[in-house]
Amino acid sequence: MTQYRFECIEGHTEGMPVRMVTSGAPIVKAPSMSAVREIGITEYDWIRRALSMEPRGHAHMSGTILYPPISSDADMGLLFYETSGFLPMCGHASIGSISFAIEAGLVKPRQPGHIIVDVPAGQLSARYEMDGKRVKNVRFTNVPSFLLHRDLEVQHPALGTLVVDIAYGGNFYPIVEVQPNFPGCEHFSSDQLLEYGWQMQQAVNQTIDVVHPDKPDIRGVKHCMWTGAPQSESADGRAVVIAGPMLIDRSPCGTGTSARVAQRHARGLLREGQTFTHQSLILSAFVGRVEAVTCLESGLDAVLPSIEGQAFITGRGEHYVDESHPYPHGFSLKDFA
Ligand code: PYC
Repeated sequence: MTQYRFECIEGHTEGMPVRMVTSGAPIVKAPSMSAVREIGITEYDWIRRALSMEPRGHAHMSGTILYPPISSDADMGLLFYETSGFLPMCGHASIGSISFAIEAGLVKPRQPGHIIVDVPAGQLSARYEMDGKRVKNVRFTNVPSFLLHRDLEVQHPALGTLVVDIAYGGNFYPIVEVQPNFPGCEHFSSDQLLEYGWQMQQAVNQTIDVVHPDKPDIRGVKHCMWTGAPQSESADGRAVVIAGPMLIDRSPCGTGTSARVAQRHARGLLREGQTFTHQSLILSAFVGRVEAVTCLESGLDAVLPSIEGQAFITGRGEHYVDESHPYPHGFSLKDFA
Protein backbone atom coordinates (compact mmCIF):
# COMPACT_ATOMS: atom_id res chain seq x y z
CA MET A 1 0.00 0.00 0.00
CA THR A 2 1.40 3.39 -0.96
CA GLN A 3 0.99 5.75 1.94
CA TYR A 4 2.47 8.93 0.46
CA ARG A 5 2.74 10.04 -3.15
CA PHE A 6 4.78 13.06 -4.26
CA GLU A 7 4.47 14.51 -7.76
CA CYS A 8 7.59 16.29 -8.93
CA ILE A 9 9.05 18.17 -11.86
CA GLU A 10 12.66 17.12 -12.34
CA GLY A 11 15.36 19.20 -13.96
CA HIS A 12 18.58 21.08 -13.45
CA THR A 13 20.00 24.57 -13.20
CA GLU A 14 23.43 24.87 -14.79
CA GLY A 15 23.92 21.14 -14.15
CA MET A 16 22.67 20.99 -10.55
CA PRO A 17 19.54 18.89 -9.93
CA VAL A 18 16.25 20.50 -8.91
CA ARG A 19 13.40 18.22 -7.85
CA MET A 20 10.36 20.46 -7.36
CA VAL A 21 7.48 18.85 -5.45
CA THR A 22 4.20 20.04 -6.97
CA SER A 23 1.79 17.93 -4.93
CA GLY A 24 1.76 15.49 -2.03
CA ALA A 25 3.73 17.50 0.53
CA PRO A 26 1.82 19.06 3.42
CA ILE A 27 1.18 22.77 2.88
CA VAL A 28 1.41 23.91 6.50
CA LYS A 29 -0.20 27.20 7.49
CA ALA A 30 2.39 29.57 8.95
CA PRO A 31 2.99 33.34 8.95
CA SER A 32 6.20 33.12 6.88
CA MET A 33 8.28 30.66 4.86
CA SER A 34 10.83 30.91 7.65
CA ALA A 35 8.19 29.51 10.05
CA VAL A 36 7.34 26.83 7.44
CA ARG A 37 11.04 25.90 7.37
CA GLU A 38 11.10 25.55 11.17
CA ILE A 39 8.06 23.23 11.00
CA GLY A 40 9.73 21.30 8.18
CA ILE A 41 12.87 20.82 10.28
CA THR A 42 10.97 19.55 13.33
CA GLU A 43 8.10 17.60 11.74
CA TYR A 44 8.80 16.79 8.09
CA ASP A 45 12.48 16.03 7.89
CA TRP A 46 11.51 12.53 6.71
CA ILE A 47 10.06 14.04 3.51
CA ARG A 48 13.33 15.86 2.85
CA ARG A 49 15.32 12.69 3.49
CA ALA A 50 12.97 10.49 1.44
CA LEU A 51 13.09 12.78 -1.61
CA SER A 52 16.76 13.74 -1.52
CA MET A 53 18.57 10.62 -0.31
CA GLU A 54 18.85 7.10 -1.74
CA PRO A 55 17.00 5.20 -3.15
CA ARG A 56 14.88 8.05 -4.64
CA GLY A 57 17.71 10.56 -4.68
CA HIS A 58 21.45 10.66 -4.22
CA ALA A 59 24.10 12.58 -2.28
CA HIS A 60 23.85 15.64 -4.54
CA MET A 61 20.06 15.86 -4.83
CA SER A 62 18.46 19.19 -4.13
CA GLY A 63 14.96 20.54 -4.57
CA THR A 64 12.00 22.57 -3.45
CA ILE A 65 8.43 22.20 -2.30
CA LEU A 66 6.23 24.59 -4.27
CA TYR A 67 4.11 26.66 -1.89
CA PRO A 68 1.29 29.13 -2.40
CA PRO A 69 2.46 32.69 -1.69
CA ILE A 70 2.25 33.86 1.92
CA SER A 71 2.71 37.62 1.56
CA SER A 72 0.06 39.55 -0.35
CA ASP A 73 2.45 40.77 -3.06
CA ALA A 74 4.10 37.39 -3.79
CA ASP A 75 3.28 35.01 -6.67
CA MET A 76 4.59 31.80 -5.10
CA GLY A 77 6.53 30.38 -2.17
CA LEU A 78 9.42 27.92 -2.03
CA LEU A 79 10.76 25.63 0.70
CA PHE A 80 14.30 24.45 -0.13
CA TYR A 81 15.67 21.03 0.73
CA GLU A 82 18.82 19.09 0.00
CA THR A 83 20.77 16.27 1.60
CA SER A 84 22.28 18.73 4.13
CA GLY A 85 18.90 19.98 5.42
CA PHE A 86 16.11 22.52 4.79
CA LEU A 87 17.89 25.68 3.63
CA PRO A 88 16.97 29.34 4.24
CA MET A 89 17.66 30.00 0.56
CA CYS A 90 18.95 28.23 -2.54
CA GLY A 91 19.81 30.12 -5.71
CA HIS A 92 20.04 27.34 -8.29
CA ALA A 93 16.78 25.82 -6.97
CA SER A 94 15.08 29.25 -7.16
CA ILE A 95 16.09 29.66 -10.81
CA GLY A 96 14.95 26.08 -11.52
CA SER A 97 11.66 26.26 -9.64
CA ILE A 98 10.69 29.64 -11.09
CA SER A 99 11.38 28.29 -14.61
CA PHE A 100 9.55 24.99 -14.02
CA ALA A 101 6.51 26.58 -12.33
CA ILE A 102 6.05 29.06 -15.19
CA GLU A 103 6.70 26.55 -17.99
CA ALA A 104 4.27 24.05 -16.41
CA GLY A 105 1.61 26.77 -15.97
CA LEU A 106 1.53 26.23 -12.19
CA VAL A 107 2.12 29.91 -11.45
CA LYS A 108 0.95 32.90 -13.47
CA PRO A 109 2.88 35.96 -12.30
CA ARG A 110 0.68 39.06 -12.03
CA GLN A 111 3.20 40.95 -14.11
CA PRO A 112 4.56 38.73 -16.93
CA GLY A 113 8.36 38.77 -16.90
CA HIS A 114 8.48 39.56 -13.18
CA ILE A 115 7.82 37.19 -10.28
CA ILE A 116 7.94 37.61 -6.51
CA VAL A 117 8.78 34.58 -4.39
CA ASP A 118 8.47 34.09 -0.61
CA VAL A 119 11.41 32.05 0.71
CA PRO A 120 12.57 31.30 4.27
CA ALA A 121 15.37 33.91 4.06
CA GLY A 122 12.95 36.67 2.95
CA GLN A 123 11.56 37.62 -0.44
CA LEU A 124 13.04 37.32 -3.95
CA SER A 125 12.13 39.43 -6.92
CA ALA A 126 13.04 37.82 -10.25
CA ARG A 127 12.94 38.80 -13.91
CA TYR A 128 12.66 36.13 -16.56
CA GLU A 129 12.69 35.99 -20.37
CA MET A 130 10.57 33.60 -22.41
CA ASP A 131 11.55 31.83 -25.63
CA GLY A 132 8.18 30.54 -26.84
CA LYS A 133 6.88 28.36 -24.01
CA ARG A 134 10.29 28.00 -22.41
CA VAL A 135 11.82 30.21 -19.77
CA LYS A 136 15.12 31.24 -21.35
CA ASN A 137 16.77 32.69 -18.26
CA VAL A 138 16.01 33.96 -14.78
CA ARG A 139 17.73 36.76 -12.87
CA PHE A 140 16.69 36.93 -9.24
CA THR A 141 17.60 39.64 -6.78
CA ASN A 142 18.64 37.95 -3.60
CA VAL A 143 18.13 38.82 0.06
CA PRO A 144 20.65 41.28 1.60
CA SER A 145 24.05 39.63 1.43
CA PHE A 146 27.09 40.63 3.46
CA LEU A 147 30.61 39.90 4.61
CA LEU A 148 30.33 38.90 8.28
CA HIS A 149 33.89 37.94 9.24
CA ARG A 150 37.06 38.75 7.32
CA ASP A 151 40.43 37.00 7.56
CA LEU A 152 39.30 34.34 10.02
CA GLU A 153 42.11 31.89 10.78
CA VAL A 154 40.94 28.28 10.72
CA GLN A 155 42.97 25.15 11.49
CA HIS A 156 42.08 22.69 8.76
CA PRO A 157 42.99 19.07 9.62
CA ALA A 158 44.33 18.26 6.12
CA LEU A 159 45.47 21.62 4.72
CA GLY A 160 46.75 23.36 7.85
CA THR A 161 46.13 27.03 8.63
CA LEU A 162 43.70 28.68 6.21
CA VAL A 163 42.48 32.27 6.24
CA VAL A 164 38.84 32.56 5.17
CA ASP A 165 36.13 35.18 4.86
CA ILE A 166 32.65 34.26 6.10
CA ALA A 167 29.99 35.81 3.89
CA TYR A 168 26.22 35.40 3.68
CA GLY A 169 24.17 35.15 0.49
CA GLY A 170 21.12 33.30 1.86
CA ASN A 171 23.41 30.71 3.53
CA PHE A 172 26.76 31.26 5.20
CA TYR A 173 29.95 30.42 3.28
CA PRO A 174 33.54 30.24 4.41
CA ILE A 175 35.15 31.51 1.18
CA VAL A 176 38.60 30.03 0.66
CA GLU A 177 40.62 32.16 -1.77
CA VAL A 178 43.95 31.00 -3.19
CA GLN A 179 46.67 31.18 -0.49
CA PRO A 180 49.86 29.34 0.52
CA ASN A 181 48.04 26.26 1.89
CA PHE A 182 45.38 26.28 -0.85
CA PRO A 183 46.63 26.72 -4.44
CA GLY A 184 43.12 26.68 -5.98
CA CYS A 185 40.29 24.21 -6.54
CA GLU A 186 41.77 23.09 -9.90
CA HIS A 187 44.63 21.38 -7.98
CA PHE A 188 42.33 18.97 -6.12
CA SER A 189 40.01 16.11 -7.08
CA SER A 190 36.27 16.48 -6.44
CA ASP A 191 36.57 13.77 -3.74
CA GLN A 192 39.25 15.79 -1.95
CA LEU A 193 37.23 19.02 -2.19
CA LEU A 194 34.21 17.21 -0.75
CA GLU A 195 36.09 15.71 2.19
CA TYR A 196 38.05 18.90 2.89
CA GLY A 197 34.88 20.98 2.54
CA TRP A 198 33.08 18.99 5.22
CA GLN A 199 36.16 19.30 7.45
CA MET A 200 36.15 23.05 6.82
CA GLN A 201 32.49 23.39 7.86
CA GLN A 202 33.26 21.56 11.11
CA ALA A 203 36.46 23.56 11.72
CA VAL A 204 34.66 26.90 11.25
CA ASN A 205 31.76 25.88 13.52
CA GLN A 206 34.29 24.87 16.20
CA THR A 207 36.14 28.19 15.82
CA ILE A 208 33.27 30.67 15.80
CA ASP A 209 29.48 30.90 16.27
CA VAL A 210 28.27 32.23 12.93
CA VAL A 211 24.89 33.97 13.39
CA HIS A 212 22.86 36.22 11.07
CA PRO A 213 22.83 39.63 12.84
CA ASP A 214 19.09 40.22 12.13
CA LYS A 215 17.78 36.63 12.02
CA PRO A 216 19.25 34.56 14.86
CA ASP A 217 17.46 31.42 13.62
CA ILE A 218 19.88 31.48 10.66
CA ARG A 219 23.12 30.26 12.21
CA GLY A 220 25.99 27.90 11.69
CA VAL A 221 27.97 27.01 8.61
CA LYS A 222 26.60 24.18 6.45
CA HIS A 223 28.56 24.97 3.26
CA CYS A 224 32.07 25.72 2.12
CA MET A 225 33.33 27.50 -1.02
CA TRP A 226 36.65 26.58 -2.59
CA THR A 227 37.72 29.09 -5.23
CA GLY A 228 40.21 28.87 -8.08
CA ALA A 229 41.24 30.12 -11.49
CA PRO A 230 38.46 30.36 -14.10
CA GLN A 231 38.91 28.04 -17.09
CA SER A 232 37.74 30.51 -19.74
CA GLU A 233 38.26 34.20 -20.45
CA SER A 234 34.54 34.94 -20.12
CA ALA A 235 34.54 34.02 -16.39
CA ASP A 236 35.86 36.15 -13.51
CA GLY A 237 36.25 33.37 -10.95
CA ARG A 238 35.59 29.73 -10.24
CA ALA A 239 34.01 28.12 -7.21
CA VAL A 240 33.21 24.65 -5.95
CA VAL A 241 30.61 24.67 -3.19
CA ILE A 242 30.28 21.79 -0.76
CA ALA A 243 27.09 21.39 1.32
CA GLY A 244 27.14 19.21 4.42
CA PRO A 245 29.19 16.00 4.27
CA MET A 246 28.15 14.73 0.84
CA LEU A 247 26.92 17.32 -1.67
CA ILE A 248 29.02 19.05 -4.32
CA ASP A 249 27.17 21.77 -6.18
CA ARG A 250 27.42 21.27 -9.94
CA SER A 251 26.28 24.86 -10.51
CA PRO A 252 28.35 27.85 -9.35
CA CYS A 253 25.85 28.07 -6.44
CA GLY A 254 23.43 30.99 -6.35
CA THR A 255 23.70 31.78 -2.66
CA GLY A 256 27.45 31.13 -2.80
CA THR A 257 27.84 33.51 -5.74
CA SER A 258 25.75 36.08 -3.84
CA ALA A 259 28.04 35.67 -0.84
CA ARG A 260 31.13 36.10 -3.04
CA VAL A 261 29.64 39.19 -4.72
CA ALA A 262 29.00 40.66 -1.22
CA GLN A 263 32.52 39.72 -0.09
CA ARG A 264 34.13 41.30 -3.16
CA HIS A 265 32.04 44.44 -2.77
CA ALA A 266 33.01 44.75 0.91
CA ARG A 267 36.67 44.35 -0.06
CA GLY A 268 36.46 47.03 -2.76
CA LEU A 269 36.86 44.50 -5.62
CA LEU A 270 33.38 44.96 -7.14
CA ARG A 271 31.34 48.14 -7.45
CA GLU A 272 27.58 48.73 -7.59
CA GLY A 273 26.33 47.77 -11.08
CA GLN A 274 29.35 45.56 -11.87
CA THR A 275 28.99 41.90 -12.76
CA PHE A 276 30.95 38.84 -11.64
CA THR A 277 30.75 35.71 -13.80
CA HIS A 278 31.26 32.68 -11.59
CA GLN A 279 32.23 29.35 -13.12
CA SER A 280 31.38 26.00 -11.55
CA LEU A 281 33.22 22.71 -11.23
CA ILE A 282 31.59 21.55 -14.50
CA LEU A 283 32.25 24.95 -16.18
CA SER A 284 28.65 26.18 -16.17
CA ALA A 285 28.22 29.80 -15.06
CA PHE A 286 26.06 32.26 -13.12
CA VAL A 287 26.37 35.98 -13.68
CA GLY A 288 26.20 37.86 -10.37
CA ARG A 289 25.72 41.63 -10.14
CA VAL A 290 25.68 44.19 -7.34
CA GLU A 291 22.19 45.65 -7.79
CA ALA A 292 22.25 48.01 -4.82
CA VAL A 293 24.06 48.82 -1.65
CA THR A 294 22.04 48.51 1.54
CA CYS A 295 22.46 47.76 5.24
CA LEU A 296 20.95 45.29 7.67
CA GLU A 297 18.57 46.34 10.49
CA SER A 298 21.55 45.86 12.78
CA GLY A 299 23.49 48.41 10.71
CA LEU A 300 25.95 46.04 8.98
CA ASP A 301 26.79 47.03 5.38
CA ALA A 302 25.23 44.69 2.80
CA VAL A 303 24.44 44.50 -0.90
CA LEU A 304 21.50 43.25 -2.91
CA PRO A 305 23.09 40.86 -5.42
CA SER A 306 21.29 39.45 -8.43
CA ILE A 307 22.12 36.12 -10.06
CA GLU A 308 21.33 35.03 -13.60
CA GLY A 309 21.21 31.46 -14.84
CA GLN A 310 19.29 28.93 -16.91
CA ALA A 311 17.29 25.84 -15.96
CA PHE A 312 15.95 22.87 -17.91
CA ILE A 313 13.17 20.36 -17.25
CA THR A 314 14.40 16.78 -17.72
CA GLY A 315 11.27 14.88 -16.73
CA ARG A 316 8.43 14.38 -14.32
CA GLY A 317 8.34 11.96 -11.44
CA GLU A 318 6.01 10.35 -8.98
CA HIS A 319 7.71 9.14 -5.83
CA TYR A 320 6.07 6.83 -3.32
CA VAL A 321 6.86 6.43 0.36
CA ASP A 322 5.49 3.22 1.85
CA GLU A 323 6.52 2.75 5.45
CA SER A 324 6.30 -1.05 5.15
CA HIS A 325 9.25 -0.96 2.69
CA PRO A 326 12.86 -1.06 3.87
CA TYR A 327 14.50 2.39 4.17
CA PRO A 328 11.19 4.23 3.60
CA HIS A 329 12.68 7.59 4.60
CA GLY A 330 15.86 7.28 2.57
CA PHE A 331 19.42 6.59 3.57
CA SER A 332 22.95 7.71 2.93
CA LEU A 333 25.96 5.40 2.92
CA LYS A 334 27.35 7.80 5.53
CA ASP A 335 24.59 6.59 7.92
CA PHE A 336 26.40 3.23 7.94
CA ALA A 337 30.11 3.83 7.34
O1 PYC B 1 22.48 27.54 -5.56
O2 PYC B 1 22.27 28.55 -3.63
C1 PYC B 1 22.52 27.55 -4.32
C2 PYC B 1 22.85 26.29 -3.61
C3 PYC B 1 22.95 26.09 -2.27
C4 PYC B 1 23.30 24.76 -2.09
C5 PYC B 1 23.39 24.18 -3.32
N1 PYC B 1 23.12 25.14 -4.24
